[in-house]
Amino acid sequence: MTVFVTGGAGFIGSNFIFHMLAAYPDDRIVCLDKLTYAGNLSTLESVMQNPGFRFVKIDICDRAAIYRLFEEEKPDIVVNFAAESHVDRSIENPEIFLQTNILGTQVLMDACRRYGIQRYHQVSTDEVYGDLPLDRPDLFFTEETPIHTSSPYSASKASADLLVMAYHRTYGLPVTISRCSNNYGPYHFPEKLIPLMIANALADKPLPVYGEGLNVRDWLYVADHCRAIDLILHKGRVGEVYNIGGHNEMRNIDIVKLICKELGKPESLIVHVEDRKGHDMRYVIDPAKIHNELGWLPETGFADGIKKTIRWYLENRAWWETIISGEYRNYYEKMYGNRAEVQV
Ligand code: NAD
Ligand code: TDX
Repeated sequence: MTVFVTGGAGFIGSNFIFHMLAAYPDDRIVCLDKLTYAGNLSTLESVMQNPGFRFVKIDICDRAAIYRLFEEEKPDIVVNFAAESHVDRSIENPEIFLQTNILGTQVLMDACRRYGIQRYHQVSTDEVYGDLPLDRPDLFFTEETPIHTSSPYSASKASADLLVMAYHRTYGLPVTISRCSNNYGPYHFPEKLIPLMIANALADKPLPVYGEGLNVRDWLYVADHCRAIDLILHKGRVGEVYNIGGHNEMRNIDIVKLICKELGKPESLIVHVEDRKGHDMRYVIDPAKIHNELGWLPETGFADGIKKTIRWYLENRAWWETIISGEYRNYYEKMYGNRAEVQV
């Protein structure tokens, strides 16, 4: 089996590659990544020499290059993680979100139609369902919840989902979609809430909480998300959407206070800053479908997962410090810039 993993130099894609190489040592994993600011090749250093792994620097919007790679590698499965993923950036500059998240998805699916595929899997998000009110704890997102987006990011992800379902119905493309809640864990880019707060707290810098910090997210340890996608690829029903979530609701302010406590830092570092525009109040997934159909349940609870995550950031300071300093952007150039291409 040859599996294409797009966006594999990012947070969840890299964790998925590690999972797949360990779980299916006979499979070939090809990582397709443009290495935007969010992609970090050093994350994949430990698998670069693995004979079952190949890294290709490529933009999923580059149709000619994508078609060439499909011709060459003949993938059986494509898992599309590649995306612009940060809500705040989408509010500043929506265009790249529409290009990568929607048109990039279209290019990949066109390639799948042209060259044939066993499965195209779209990694989507709970943000496509919009948000839930804080005073209705009885409400959850199910697969039937209407799409109702708030940010340019979530609108782009929802558009891609609609396109994926259209390619299934119109062309019979064998697709699945997963919609996951907020992930946390190793290799999470330090622009997102949890790694940003860990990095800032360690440097005794202010911890910027948007508004009052009462917004609720449903946090899932990244390895549990990876296992869920693996299950959907191998046992999920074609044409279906699966929600993935940890039943782990937390208010932002409580997460930040917990990080202070774990790191022995004072809560006086917390500063309340201007709220995010259109800020979604509450996301919570009902994962009953993936549990009942595929037997999936999260294995790592938050109390454990956040400790593991903080430990990882303490033990891997070089990984995120080079991101904060910007030095990681030179890594590809340094490793590959002067290396001549060889025919094999
Ligand atoms: P990330 O920003 O850490 O990584 C994205 C990766 O995609 C990077 O390596 C980047 O270089 C690559 N990329 C971006 N544009 C590309 C392009 N045009 N061509 C090829 N590669 C490109 O994101 P993440 O947090 O790992 O999220 C991965 C996927 O999971 C996204 O589709 C996101 O919408 C979805 N998701 C994320 C979360 C979360 O909590 N992080 C939750 C649910 C769903
Ligand atoms: O500095 C901050 N202060 C703050 O209060 C940041 C970066 C965030 N926040 C708040 C905003 C959110 O309510 O914390 C919450 C989490 O923010 P993010 O880490 O930016 O995640 P979110 O906007 O919830 O989106 C994430 O989960 C769903 C991912 O980035 C998306 O890619 C995924 O689809």
